[in-house]
Amino acid sequence: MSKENKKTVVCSWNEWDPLKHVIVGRADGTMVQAPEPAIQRDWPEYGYPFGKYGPLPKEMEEKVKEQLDNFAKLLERRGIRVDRPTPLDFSQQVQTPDWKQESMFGCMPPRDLLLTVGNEILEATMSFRSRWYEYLCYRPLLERYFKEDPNFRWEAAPKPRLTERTYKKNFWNEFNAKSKEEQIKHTYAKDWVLTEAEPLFDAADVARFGKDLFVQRSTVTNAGGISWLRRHFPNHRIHEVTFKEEAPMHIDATFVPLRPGLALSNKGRAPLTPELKELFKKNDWEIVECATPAHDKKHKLSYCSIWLSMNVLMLDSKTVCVEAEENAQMKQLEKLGFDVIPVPFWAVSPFGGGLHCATADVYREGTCEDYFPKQIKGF
Ligand code: DAV
Repeated sequence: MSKENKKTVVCSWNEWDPLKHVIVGRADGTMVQAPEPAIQRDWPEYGYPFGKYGPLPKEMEEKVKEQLDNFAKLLERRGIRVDRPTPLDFSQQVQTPDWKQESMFGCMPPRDLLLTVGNEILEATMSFRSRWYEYLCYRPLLERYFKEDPNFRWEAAPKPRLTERTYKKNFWNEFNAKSKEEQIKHTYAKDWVLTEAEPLFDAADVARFGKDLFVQRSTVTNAGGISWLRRHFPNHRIHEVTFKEEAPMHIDATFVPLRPGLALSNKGRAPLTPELKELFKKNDWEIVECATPAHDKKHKLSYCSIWLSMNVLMLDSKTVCVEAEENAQMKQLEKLGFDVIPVPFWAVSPFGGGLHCATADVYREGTCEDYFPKQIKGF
């Protein structure tokens, strides 16, 4: 821990105010998960055909630990307090009274699970059985913040049952056999693996713009999840959004705020829906399409896409951390007036994402602002 910011304050309203305290994930023991109704891994070319599960290769893990530690040190050198989660043995079988699952996943991407809104940190429901217990990795930190900050609101969304009722039968087998065009139809019908049996969401499907929260319907966030968030945050405006993508999961490689008045959108997942464009235009926000990613295919054993190129972490509204190989993305952001900090991070992608995924805000200075005073009916 750096000497600065000794006093614990939990508060963050958006993705760009000056960052003072952050959680950076850990790679230890991250797994290729055993199959489950929510997700199936199938990577025969890398030694993990369907049904095989186990820890990601040790040599990959070592490299990722180094990249994560270096990133944490970089943030600390800039006066940002960094905390790390406590990994569990993710290779263990887990169960509830309703089900058994052969393995867990990991705790590299805290952003997936922890949603910070003001002085609240909310543990998301998640929708994978392999991730049901992931919150335990963050409990040592949350317990500490609870003791140290008397204003910290510690919340957890209702733990889901994740029984057979939660998932559409045989979804992935049928989906994976379809053409890209057929798969896109699922997106416009908002029809993926989850049923509406219970509310489900991942925190990483939420993009925070002060009073306005943009929440993506996805393979891990259902209508009930968004409805739950709407009731839970009555002082916010929750906008449900979808993008042109076959199997969406998490908004932070698709639609990313950079500073008041400027957001980055994924040019491969275009066009944006008319209401999203209209809301931004009406409130004088510019949306720019991201640059072309450095990679043309996913990292080995990765479920994350090449669009991690735009999974950036803002340290303040002028300073942005970008993956070090993403030259075009860095250039574009420099042209837009940002100071760009290159961070080597591509090796981290199979462990659950990029620079934004790998972090969760504890404290950013600033207050809750209304950046979209002109609203659109029904959105
Ligand atoms: O587009 O590959 C990655 C984000 C994972 N937390 C994507 C989403």
